[in-house]
Amino acid sequence: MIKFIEQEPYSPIAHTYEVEKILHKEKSKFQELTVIQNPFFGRMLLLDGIVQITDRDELFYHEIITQIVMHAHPEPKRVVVIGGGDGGVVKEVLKHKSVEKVYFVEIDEAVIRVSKEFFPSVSEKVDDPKVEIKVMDGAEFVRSVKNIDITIVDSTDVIGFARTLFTKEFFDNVKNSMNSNGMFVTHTESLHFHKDIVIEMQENLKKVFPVVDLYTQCIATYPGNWWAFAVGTSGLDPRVMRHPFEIETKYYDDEIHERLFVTKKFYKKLINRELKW
Ligand code: AG3
Repeated sequence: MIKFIEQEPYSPIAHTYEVEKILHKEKSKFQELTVIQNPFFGRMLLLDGIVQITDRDELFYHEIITQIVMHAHPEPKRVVVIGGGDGGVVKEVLKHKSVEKVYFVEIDEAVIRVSKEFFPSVSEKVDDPKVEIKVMDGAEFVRSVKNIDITIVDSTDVIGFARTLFTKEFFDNVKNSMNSNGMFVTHTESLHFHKDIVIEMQENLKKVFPVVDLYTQCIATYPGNWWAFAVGTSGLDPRVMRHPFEIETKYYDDEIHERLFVTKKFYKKLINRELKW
């Protein structure tokens, strides 16, 4: 059987996956897209040779990047999703009846198209009437919008070509696009391999958002398997749920919500750079 070796560009590690079939390969204006079939994970979407989602474990990422802020916000109505061309985050957002509008901002139309073809159940909601698809740079989009309740960045690696989505200038624009209960979440790599990036992201967010926090989730296919998510809010504590858990999920629920956050003692030591590993 052919093997695909994912040499992690930013972590000292490589993963090897069996390839039953290469289902798709193309070069878009921005990146190389590949879809392979693996006996365990099912279909896998690779962007520039990096695993983004798999049939089997996408839910652990999509539920968790989305549902924490969606439940911490009192009534999310207007949501911006940046990246996430596979539609997994959009699907999670639309589980909430309060949502009236989703701006789905993906720079690469090829990711949306290929996901619709090969991951139809992940991208099943991208053509919902509440969704407005914008094929453009998310950093540019946030400058033109107002009254947003939640902004979710579901990009490729923070260190790669998505780095404009992690600058203070971008965070300022996100903050300005939000109403008074606004919340922002983004993934920030692995605590095992990118401790400094995780800390830096918290520091940058703190320059802009009054409340900043950190939670993590295990993801089978990302380096270190211990993936970090940074939240910034206009004042509300994201550890608190502000409406009941009433949607259907496989993993996220009201018991896990607060448990996913790192402890306050650990957070303090981490941010003060007291921890060495
Ligand atoms: N976005 C984050 C993928 C990061 C993977 N990084 C890596 N393997 N180095 C996933 C997009 C899912 N909608």
